[in-house]
Amino acid sequence: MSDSPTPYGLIEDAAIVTKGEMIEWVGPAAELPSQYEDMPRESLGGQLVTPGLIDCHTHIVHGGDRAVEFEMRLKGASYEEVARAGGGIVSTVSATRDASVDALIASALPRVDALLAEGVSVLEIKSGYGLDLETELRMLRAARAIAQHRPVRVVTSFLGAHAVPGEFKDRPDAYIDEICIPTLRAAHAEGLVDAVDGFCEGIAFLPDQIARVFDAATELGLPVKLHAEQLSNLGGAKLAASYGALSADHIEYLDEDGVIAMAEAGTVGVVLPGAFYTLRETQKPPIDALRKHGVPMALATDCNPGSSPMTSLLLTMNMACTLFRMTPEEALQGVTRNAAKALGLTESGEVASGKRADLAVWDITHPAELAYRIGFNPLHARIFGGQS
Ligand code: DI6
Ligand code: FE
Repeated sequence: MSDSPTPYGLIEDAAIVTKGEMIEWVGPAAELPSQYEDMPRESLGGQLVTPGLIDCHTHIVHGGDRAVEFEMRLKGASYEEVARAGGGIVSTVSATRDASVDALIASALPRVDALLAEGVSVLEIKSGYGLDLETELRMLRAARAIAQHRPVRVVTSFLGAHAVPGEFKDRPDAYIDEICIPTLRAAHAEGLVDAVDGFCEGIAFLPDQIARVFDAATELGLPVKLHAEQLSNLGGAKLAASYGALSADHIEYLDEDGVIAMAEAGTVGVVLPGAFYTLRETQKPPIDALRKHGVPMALATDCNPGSSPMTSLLLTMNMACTLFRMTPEEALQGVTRNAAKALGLTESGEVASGKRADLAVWDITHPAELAYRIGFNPLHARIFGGQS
């Protein structure tokens, strides 16, 4: 894919010149500049090449699982009822507090491997299951360590404002001021934070509480993003846009006012069909309005033990098309160029000169096949930083 106006920006019989971790030149092989002619060459067998995929919203580091809660929901309990009964996010918090950094890494790696097997080269990982200083830092250290264990770039988001922990029940303001914000400062001082996230929802935090966290982020020079309008409309996306947020995520209940605010701020709309599917939501994100106002759309797995126990970005693409009527081309942009934008990455998400040589090589003939198949992985090869 490139910026060319052809569908998907495909180039027939292309050549890609890499230098170290970067792409130096891309174009039709017949137009390869003479200075590259004697370079060692590797044939990709005429296969279709896309940028390495980017999963821009995950909670992939966590303790335990929530299979029992899945059973409860099948017996009729709603996600919010489970959360209010002490299950949900708070139950993953207990399991995460009990896990060492090594245990967190070990349990995350098989999930990470499932993503990499489908050509993922960049992975965002959030904290938010610690909700105390020590465990939030431990989650972020585990997230950073993933990139030492596997050839993948990890981008971290501090999600201290994810849920109110039991010890602060009915005192969300105290949690924000006494734990969340001081923990953000400590995590930032340790270089563990690339962006600051929050969950703006009746079962989590209200806009004025999120705003205090965002003020602290802004003071530290960190970009923000927000879980907004997932289960109701509290105006979270508009709030996030007022801070120039990188992205507003979920956004099922987003209204046109919020869409316009996002368009003006350049905030990416991240849709998460895995959570929509798992929770059997019926309210769909306003894809037409996002299109109409030119808001870039990204997609992600939202890989987490409760609302989206999903480790397939290809399945996410399929769901975005089937459930939300996105086009396969939008889905591909959603896990490449627009996902990079949602993470504030300027060197990822495109096959172009000056970008990172993170590539996915596919055994397919048409790019729509990536979103079309269900549960089939056509990855032929994965190249990370120029290395296969
Ligand atoms: N929304 C989500 O989809 C995840 N977090 C959030 O704020 C769910 C997290 C969980 O249920 O464990
Ligand atoms: Fe999430």
